[in-house]
Amino acid sequence: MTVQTFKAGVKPYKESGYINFDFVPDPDRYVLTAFKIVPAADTDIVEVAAAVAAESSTGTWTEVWSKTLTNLAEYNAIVYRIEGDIAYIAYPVVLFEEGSIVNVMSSIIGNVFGMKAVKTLKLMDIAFPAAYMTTFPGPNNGIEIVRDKMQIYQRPLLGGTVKPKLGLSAKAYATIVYESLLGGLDTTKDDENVNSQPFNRWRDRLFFVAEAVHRAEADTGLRKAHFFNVTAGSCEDSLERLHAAADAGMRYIMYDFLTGGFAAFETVRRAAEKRGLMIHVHRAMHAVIDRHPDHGVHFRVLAKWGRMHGADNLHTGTVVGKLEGKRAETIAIANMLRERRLTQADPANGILFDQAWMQMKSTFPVASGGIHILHVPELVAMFGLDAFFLFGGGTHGHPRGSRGGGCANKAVVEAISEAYLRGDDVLRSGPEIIRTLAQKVPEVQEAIDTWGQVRFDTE
Ligand code: RUB
Ligand code: CA
Repeated sequence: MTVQTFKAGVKPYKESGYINFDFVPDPDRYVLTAFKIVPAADTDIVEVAAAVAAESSTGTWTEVWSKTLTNLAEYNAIVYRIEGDIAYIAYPVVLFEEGSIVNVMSSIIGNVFGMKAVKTLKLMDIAFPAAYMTTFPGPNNGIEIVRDKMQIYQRPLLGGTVKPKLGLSAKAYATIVYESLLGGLDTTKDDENVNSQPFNRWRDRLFFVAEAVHRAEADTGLRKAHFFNVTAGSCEDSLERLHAAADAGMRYIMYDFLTGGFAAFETVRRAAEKRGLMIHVHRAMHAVIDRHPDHGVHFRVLAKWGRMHGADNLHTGTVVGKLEGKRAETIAIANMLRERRLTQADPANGILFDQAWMQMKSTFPVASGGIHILHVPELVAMFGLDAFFLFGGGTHGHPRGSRGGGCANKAVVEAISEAYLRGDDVLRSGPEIIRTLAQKVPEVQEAIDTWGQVRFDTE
């Protein structure tokens, strides 16, 4: 007797078991996603949503006999809702290896963005079950321990990227670090593309910068740090640089998590944990992935993954500076990075799901890119005090150089933070506070004279 269990052929994805609009996924057992879909001309959103669910979970383009060897219904991703151009897809959490965003990426965003049925596709949000979250390390330090290590409280931390970013010798570079730290910055930082170039090899940079940081600490009596970028062409090189930085008494390293990749980032995080280092995470390349409104992966998703894999600090944008970023969405992402227990869905600001954090340590949102002292009231009003503000040009472009810029930045950040703590609406009182401060601190007046008219268009 022949038992008929398999009918060969090709059928529409929507008839293949990947759609169930009556299904209510249990957030403790399913990874929830929201995809913005623009279907190709010859198809429709229901079929494309089913295709995305199928191809990113168990399916392929044709029926296969071998599916009878398992109970696929247990493993299928399910399209459970479509609202306008957003398809909600739930994935059984067992589809993903524990503690691996690499595996999540290969599965959920691995193939489907290239399907012919898709005109454009954007992963707008994602939420993970609480138990799965506990398989990720999160930041080694987080906001509280970074503050304790740096001994800085009740104000945003203050840093600056060394500029010009390329072309300086290691010794000249370290002079800028020393001047900035002595002026008032808490930290300086390598730019995303500073690795180990012929004019500034990493060993030389470490030698001179470590000396500059130690000297700045001795001369000011304050904790200081440099974000030493250990991003490299191989994990071995990154680890060598990381250990050398730790041996030289550095407190902070930096990593470009998107160009380096999540697996390399996790390797670096593990070593940093062993060596007690804090990690500043730069998001270089993010706009390639997240900027197009209809295609790619939204930055709120990349930011969540960055915290899960261990960013103590993560660039999240400034809204007011030189680079693109929407106000309400950027604030919502900064809040998501800082919440210890739960991020609640806030659809108006793009957060589509609740996310339990299981007390994973929090990440400092970093505002960087075209900011100067006159932006500080707006930055504090948007992000509060648990943030990092990085002024590159806004430090070294000061008429008195990096020392003058560091001084002006610190004076303004302290004054605006005090007003914020008093309960001021700093957006309104800030400009007057800065003008009054300028009468006592000439560096502040000089900064106003230099950048007072500089604005970048915002929405
Ligand atoms: C800042 C800078 C940073 C970018 C990153 O320099 O070069 O790498 O801000 O952008 P400056 P983002 O202060 O001179 O503008 O933080 O948006 O990822
Ligand atoms: Ca840069």
